[in-house]
Amino acid sequence: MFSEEIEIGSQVTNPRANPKKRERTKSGVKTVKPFAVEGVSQRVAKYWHNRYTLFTRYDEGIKMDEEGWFSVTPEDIASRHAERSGGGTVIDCFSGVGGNAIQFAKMCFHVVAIDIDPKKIGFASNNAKIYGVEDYIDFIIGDFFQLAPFLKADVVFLAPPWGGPTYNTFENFTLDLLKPKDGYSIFQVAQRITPNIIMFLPRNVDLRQVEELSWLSSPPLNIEIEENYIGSYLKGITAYFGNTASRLPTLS
Ligand code: MGP
Ligand code: SAH
Repeated sequence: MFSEEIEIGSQVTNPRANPKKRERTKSGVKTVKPFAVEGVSQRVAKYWHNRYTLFTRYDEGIKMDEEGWFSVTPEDIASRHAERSGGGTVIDCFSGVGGNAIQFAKMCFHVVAIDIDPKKIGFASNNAKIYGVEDYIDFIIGDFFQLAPFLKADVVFLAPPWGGPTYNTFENFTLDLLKPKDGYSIFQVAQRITPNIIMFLPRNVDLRQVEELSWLSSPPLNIEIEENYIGSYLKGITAYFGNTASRLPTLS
């Protein structure tokens, strides 16, 4: 979790309705940037500019905190994850503000959304209501690793913290950089629930290590790796395992 959490609600002020809002400075009058009007820090301003890519219904009252802004899965990619999940019961083990959980709920029978941060679950619940899917999601505040032994599901979805927006400063993002535990440990805990695992990872992730995950199981799990683009921008990599994947691993 990050300490500088700022609660933001689009209904506070609609910058498009008030584009010329100004504030006074010592030197006179300056134009306030719209994202400042919404309380979004400079650190996440670039995500605010892409807000409709993150949530197409953003203007209807979507709420996020700082970590939510830079972690939420863009709606088109989350929708793709849901299409590929095949339905049934899906556990979103690190649900954040609900970007994935909402799309799973739109296509699947039942979603369990877990986050260790109570504020995230509050925002996810608010956001699910906006999309009309709150009745299909069980929201749980808790530590995935403690809850895992008690969970059953058809598919497990993993989008853990990548260590903040500086993840892309690594040329090769190795799985030990994932939080709150390394990628191998996260995967092994998930595998005890089901081999049908979908994992959303940084675009600079070490693909050889991702393939290695499928060999943690005997016989090795099917695996498929997908690049996720928004327009021409590569946003992340999705690894599909077990029944959600379409081929055997090729690691030699
Ligand atoms: P980004 O690279 O920080 O943004 O995150 P962008 O706009 O591609 O920046 P650019 O300037 O490098 O082009 C891209 C996407 O990765 C985000 O929209 C999130 O979906 C996802 N993402 C980023 N972070 C830091 C995390 C994270 O910590 N956890 C998860 N699960 N997803 C993240
Ligand atoms: N896919 C989400 C974003 C996930 S960000 C979306 O689209 O909105 C990763 C989340 O993992 C953060 O919200 C963080 O609070 C949560 N998290 C970190 N450690 C956790 C743990 N041990 N158990 C459950 N959630 C955890």
